[in-house]
Amino acid sequence: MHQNRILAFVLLGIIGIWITTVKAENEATIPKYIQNISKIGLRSPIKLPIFYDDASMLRFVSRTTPLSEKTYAPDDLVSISGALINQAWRNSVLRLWARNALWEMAWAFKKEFGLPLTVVSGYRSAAYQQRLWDLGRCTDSLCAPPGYSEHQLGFAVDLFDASTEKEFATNPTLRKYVAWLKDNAHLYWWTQSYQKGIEIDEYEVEPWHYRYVGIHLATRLHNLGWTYTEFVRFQEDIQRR
Ligand code: DAL
Ligand code: ZN
Repeated sequence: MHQNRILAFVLLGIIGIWITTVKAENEATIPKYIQNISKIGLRSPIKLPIFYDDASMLRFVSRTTPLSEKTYAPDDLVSISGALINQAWRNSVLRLWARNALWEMAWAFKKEFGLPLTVVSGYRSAAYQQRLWDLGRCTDSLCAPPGYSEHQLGFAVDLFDASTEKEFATNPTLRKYVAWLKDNAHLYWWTQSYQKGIEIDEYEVEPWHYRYVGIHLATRLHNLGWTYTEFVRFQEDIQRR
């Protein structure tokens, strides 16, 4: 009897040590931001297929996450031209929802700064994205390959006529605009896709690149201080558990 008890204690001890070791190993492989997110206790509000249907409003793409159909083109593209938009002789289109939301944001921008909102790029087809690479304007950390870009979704815009993060950081006018966008873009259902660098967003920081995501996600991302990539990776992580 006495021996059985000792055996039971020893077995329990071994199981305890094993569980602690496995848990520690798992935690070590989970990125820090996900460990912190887990503490917030957020539950998955959105089913994953929403992120992966090419035409979905929440279609997620990244440097490592392509469209299902690499030459996908939306079927509801409309011109963004209008009194509130300055396109600097370009002629961009976006998906209808994004165009409407862009005009709302441009209205607020005009109210704040008395100027139309400058948009230098909107929808880009796979062929157009390929041309950017062929022209030598791209690097892996700055441009998506064809079939991987938020611009190909018809939901992304590049704002203001400057193309390096440094220019945005040093030019006082651009700094004002960027600060305004950070505080206000979510009110018009947009999010800045690339805020946290390659480790998290898979691209360098792009103060000019905004993506339409709709009211619920834009508000949630703003309140959490997350990028869309962080949000999707978190969703994927909790689906796996
Ligand atoms: N610059 C972004 C990552 C793109 O090319 O879609
Ligand atoms: Zn862009």
